[in-house]
Amino acid sequence: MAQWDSLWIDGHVATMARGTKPYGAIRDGAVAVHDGRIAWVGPQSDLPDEPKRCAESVHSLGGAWLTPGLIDCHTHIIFAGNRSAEFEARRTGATYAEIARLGGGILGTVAATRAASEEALISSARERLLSLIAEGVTTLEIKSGYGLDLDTERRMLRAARDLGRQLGISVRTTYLGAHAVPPEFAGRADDYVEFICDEALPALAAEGLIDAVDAFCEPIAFDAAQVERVFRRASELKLPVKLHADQLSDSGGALLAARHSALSADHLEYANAIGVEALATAGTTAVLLPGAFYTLDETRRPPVDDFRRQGVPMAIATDCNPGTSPAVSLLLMMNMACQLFRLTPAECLAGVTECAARALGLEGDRGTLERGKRADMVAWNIAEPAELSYWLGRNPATQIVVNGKCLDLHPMRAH
Ligand code: DI6
Ligand code: FE
Repeated sequence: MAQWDSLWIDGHVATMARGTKPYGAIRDGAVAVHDGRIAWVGPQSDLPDEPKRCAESVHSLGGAWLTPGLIDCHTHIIFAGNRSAEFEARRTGATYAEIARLGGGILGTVAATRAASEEALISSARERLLSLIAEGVTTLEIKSGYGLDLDTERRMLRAARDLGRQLGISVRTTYLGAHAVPPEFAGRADDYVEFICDEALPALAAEGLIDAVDAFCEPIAFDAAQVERVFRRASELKLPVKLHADQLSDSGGALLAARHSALSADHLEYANAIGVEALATAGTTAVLLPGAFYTLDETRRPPVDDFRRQGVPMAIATDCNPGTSPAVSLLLMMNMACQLFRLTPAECLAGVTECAARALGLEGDRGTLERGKRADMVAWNIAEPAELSYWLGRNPATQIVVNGKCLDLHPMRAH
């Protein structure tokens, strides 16, 4: 009997394992999978036997590159309606803040999402998610935060879990009750925070719907003291935290996230030097979101040089949301991170694999092609890994493997 279930040969492997080689590259490499896990990785010439005697099924890559499955570690992909009218208004002079004051913005999406059924939420998100999966995303994080009341937040989180099951990929759910103050609590932000801590968060956690807790820390959203209350409650419930930090202003968000040993601090355009140092000490991952930077016409870049100097891992995500980042392409975000934030293509691929796994607390399980890790992989028709960040609007994915099995996208599309 063959030793392994399946074996990929005749190509190159970007393991993304940390080490001396860019991309952890193994040219003319091979990867063996057994029971959904990676069983062996190395140069093809080091295989213990003839390929067809090593595994039940042998896949020839035909010169393609194999990478870890991509991880989109920050999305708000479940929402109803869209905000193209606001996009149009912004191009004729309105600002994001003015639109929000007129009841549009996040609260516009909250009203639409509250009115939507679970089925409607699933079917609109499903189409967006299929675009991500087609580009090799095999794990993604989905936030709530467009319901704010208990019922709608629950509906969003259940829809997120359901989508993962339907599409056969891994979904991590994040409760983002502290995204905006809902209309029924207008002018009473502290009371809303109390509702989050005493009612919504414990109830949804007890239902097993929450993998992590997030908050939006900005003068237009919640202040540090309010976020602290939410984080303290999360930690009582043994849930890890993440933070939308220093996106539009230096609000001390990076420091706050680090103080709570957050898995990630996200955006960080305005993060200060003390905050960056604290992230490094805490081992918190910086999640960079070039889609939001681009959509909001931002000019201040996140302190990428400081992250490098301090050794803060940098992940990249779509931030897929209807207001500030209507993005359904993680490959495009990689290109934008190169162009707008000056990351290297190798940093970008690490940003959607190894570092993105860290941002979700999954680094022990996935994000690199190393023995024992989950066999989530993508084969790409490219000559060099830098091409994944180079093309604009080209999807070179030829095969997507989840848990050791090839994903067939066609039946899902016909659904
Ligand atoms: N930061 C953002 O950029 C989005 N949420 C957040 O916390 C905005 C979401 C929206 O405008 O709907
Ligand atoms: Fe976000």
